[in-house]
Amino acid sequence: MGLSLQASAEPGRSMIMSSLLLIRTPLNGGGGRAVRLALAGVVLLCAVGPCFAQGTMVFRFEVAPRGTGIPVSSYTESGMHFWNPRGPQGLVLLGGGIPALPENGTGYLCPSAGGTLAFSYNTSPFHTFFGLVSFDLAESGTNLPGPVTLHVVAYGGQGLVVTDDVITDGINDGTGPLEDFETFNFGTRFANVYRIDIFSDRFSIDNIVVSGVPEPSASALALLGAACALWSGRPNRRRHA
Ligand SMILES: [Ca+2]
Ligand SMILES: [Ca+2]
Repeated sequence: MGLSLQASAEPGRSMIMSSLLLIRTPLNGGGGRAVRLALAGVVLLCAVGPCFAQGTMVFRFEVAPRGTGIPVSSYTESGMHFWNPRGPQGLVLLGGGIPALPENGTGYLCPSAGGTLAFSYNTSPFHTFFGLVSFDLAESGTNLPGPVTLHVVAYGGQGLVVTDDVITDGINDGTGPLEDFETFNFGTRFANVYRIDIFSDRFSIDNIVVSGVPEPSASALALLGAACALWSGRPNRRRHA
């Protein structure tokens, strides 16, 4: 079993936990419990539903120290889950600075075998939609010369599947002076999807930019605050013997 890394907190999950805590608070009369249940329901809906969606985010994979690689079975950064659908081959988080591997001065991600990568904010039945804006690609190593073709598959609502093929330039001299990574941009066809799969031979990827980043909406946070205020201000009806 490989290692699974999680790089940051996941706002959606924390809000789900908050809603569960609201539901589980002790009874203080039917009215109070009804209010808390309603608030919990709204917060839960906002945690998993479409009331997030603004801004862009860049996934940079800055985990492994320079000159090292960390094999993982999956990886989570800012709520986005990355995994290799082919299973046990997993992924490698590379720190850069390795002579035979591509170099951009930072850490990056490489499917360790099979050349397959998938990423998504969450799994069924709750889909969080985002837009794929761009990513940086390089071939996997200087011992694998020549361009690499990547088949990019995006899954949207109502069974929509969007595909595109991108081809790298074949330039990869490791820590030599040439630019190994190049940026590929994606258009509006990839603007509202919930999962991306990339199929290829070996490749390295960095600086994945997505739009429609899930964030706790202002309304959900306001409701959460109101729920906390209700709970802290509840009447004390403890019975004394
Ligand atoms: Ca990076
Ligand atoms: Ca180079």
